[in-house]
Amino acid sequence: MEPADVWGARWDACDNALSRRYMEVACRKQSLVILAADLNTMAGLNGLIDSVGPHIAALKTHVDLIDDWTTDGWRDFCEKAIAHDLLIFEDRKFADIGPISRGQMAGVYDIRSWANIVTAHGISGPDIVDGLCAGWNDVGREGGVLLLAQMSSRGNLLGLPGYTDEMVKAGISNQGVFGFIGNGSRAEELAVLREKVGNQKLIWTPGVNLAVGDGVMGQRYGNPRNAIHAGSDGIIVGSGIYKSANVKDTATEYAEISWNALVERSDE
Ligand code: 5BU
Repeated sequence: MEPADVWGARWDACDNALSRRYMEVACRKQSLVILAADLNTMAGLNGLIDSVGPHIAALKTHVDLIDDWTTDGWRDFCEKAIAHDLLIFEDRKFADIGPISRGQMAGVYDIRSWANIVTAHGISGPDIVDGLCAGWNDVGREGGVLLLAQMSSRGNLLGLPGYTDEMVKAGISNQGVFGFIGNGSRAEELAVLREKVGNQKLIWTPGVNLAVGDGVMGQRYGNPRNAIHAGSDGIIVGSGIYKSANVKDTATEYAEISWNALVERSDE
């Protein structure tokens, strides 16, 4: 299917430079799975990407989880991800003032040089987006920020009255904003977020697992199909894949469920 058909109004309306690239990759691979690669060794990460690379649409990292991180090892890993046609998304959850966030895109990990997308809280105000975009600009690159409008974990404070609305207001017209993080564990909350966001931005959702219910330490899980029907454009799945007995088969299963849900949604 052509991206414009399956993504509907989102295809024309999304205004960050990377949005279409993601939507095209998702169509090529027939997958809306963003792999949360939360392993702590480079060998583990490389093995995981070798197994599931063809079945996922983007790679989400936590670079500071890794015990044996090296600049060269990370460069090779990112090259592997690029060879699999994956946008690289560092879930750093930046939260500082603009100039410091810009500086934090550099540092030892030099996130600005390899990440296409990063997450940010809006707690410090809307200028964080410009700070992060300046970070990419410092190395001649462009990226996109995912603002946390909701979270998947129990008791998180983003659900306090007005917070999500303020986040949407802060990000909706900024072309540096790739989209919003929504809560994949609660389809009804996600549907409300989609109403507020309209079609101009993508929504990606953590808290998704075929085993619906409570996870460890406050994580909560909802069903992938329900999340996409409620307006998610990408399901962030970590342990549901990397802890499974056969990561390739499980990634394929999540990919099929997510793609079928998108096709069903496009027919609605
Ligand atoms: P899991 O193993 O599928 O539960 O992993 C979820 C991932 O998504 C993990 O890397 C978290 O850091 C990330 N996450 C989340 O779980 N909930 C949120 O609200 C946000 C990110 Br934002």
